[in-house]
Amino acid sequence: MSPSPAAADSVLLAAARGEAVSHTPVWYMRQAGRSLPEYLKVREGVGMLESCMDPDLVVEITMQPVRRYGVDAAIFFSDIVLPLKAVGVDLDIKAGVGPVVAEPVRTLADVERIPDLTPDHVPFITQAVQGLVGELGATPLIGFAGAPFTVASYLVEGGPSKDHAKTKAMMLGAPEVWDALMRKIAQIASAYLKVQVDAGASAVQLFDSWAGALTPQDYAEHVMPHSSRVLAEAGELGVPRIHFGVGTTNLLSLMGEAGADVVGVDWRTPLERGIELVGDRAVQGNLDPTLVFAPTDVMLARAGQVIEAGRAARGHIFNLGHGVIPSTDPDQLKRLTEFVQSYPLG
Ligand code: 1CP
Repeated sequence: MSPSPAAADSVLLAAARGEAVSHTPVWYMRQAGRSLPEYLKVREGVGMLESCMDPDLVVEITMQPVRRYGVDAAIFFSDIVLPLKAVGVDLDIKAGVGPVVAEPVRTLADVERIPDLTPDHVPFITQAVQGLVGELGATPLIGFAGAPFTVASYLVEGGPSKDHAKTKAMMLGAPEVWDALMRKIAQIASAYLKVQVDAGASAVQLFDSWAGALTPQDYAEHVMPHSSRVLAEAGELGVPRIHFGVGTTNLLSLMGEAGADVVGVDWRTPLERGIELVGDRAVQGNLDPTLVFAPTDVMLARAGQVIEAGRAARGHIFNLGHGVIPSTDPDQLKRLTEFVQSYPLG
């Protein structure tokens, strides 16, 4: 199998390729999840990892925001730590906390204990993607993986972290352990993306959510080569690659050079500035996720500014600057989606 032919002419893929579009494509990071009552209902009594490994539930949860909002892409319902769980790392996703790793990685032996990922580890992913592609028809499915730095942060810290201090200490103080860990995660991310594209995903997003914690020098020396490898291998699969991080104004040009077709811009960077920094690539973003709490007319006026700014880019995919906040009113996202899709580009 390969990327879904039905979605090849979608506005999402056209914008990612830098082609003219009838409207700016729109989807939202974390469009599935806690902001949707129908999600809370199907998740009742089912753990997060358990739901990610149940293909029927993954199909249902991924489809929920597509049905409700009519967005121009689905994002596969999973988590960046799921492939680690699949190869046998002892971890859980705790409600209200996030990923928690039982035995944090500190030594070369710890890294070497983590197996490489093969398709046999994730048959439920293949099954869920195949089921989704059938249901989605012409709507593209975005597959994703966590980038080496962001995934390393969970493995080394043992859970969510604000300053990533232990992770950076390993990066600068134990280069051989760091290098082995980054290579390991890059292999897992690459293999995981290949499984999703082979089953029919039309695009991939590499989430380096916490890369904004790095200086450009450390990013370029210790992180970028590993993310580049993942993006290069995804490029060989023939799908557009979106590369996203938070607080990355200083890294946007490097994140493009790492091998992205589309660079995600968070809301703190004016989109005009993001477009200058990424050069001849498409951009994704970047409405402040809290604007859904503003009066509708204020939210839509700001969305209009984002769309206008995006016209200067090689291609523009509308999104929030980071994930949907759980207390978001779905009706506001519905209005926002309709506004973006009917905004005249002519
Ligand atoms: O029980 C629950 O509902 C748990 C909440 C939750 C959900 C809905 C977590 C725990 N992960 C997810 C799904 C998820 N995670 C998706 C698919 C949903 C969608 O986009 O529609 C995706 C793409 C992710 C990716 C992810 N997980 C990232 C990168 C994206 C980002 O937001 O920057 C990161 C950093 C994670 C780790 C993670 N998983 C869950 C939480 C609460 C966190 C963040 C923890 C922290 O603050 O460090």
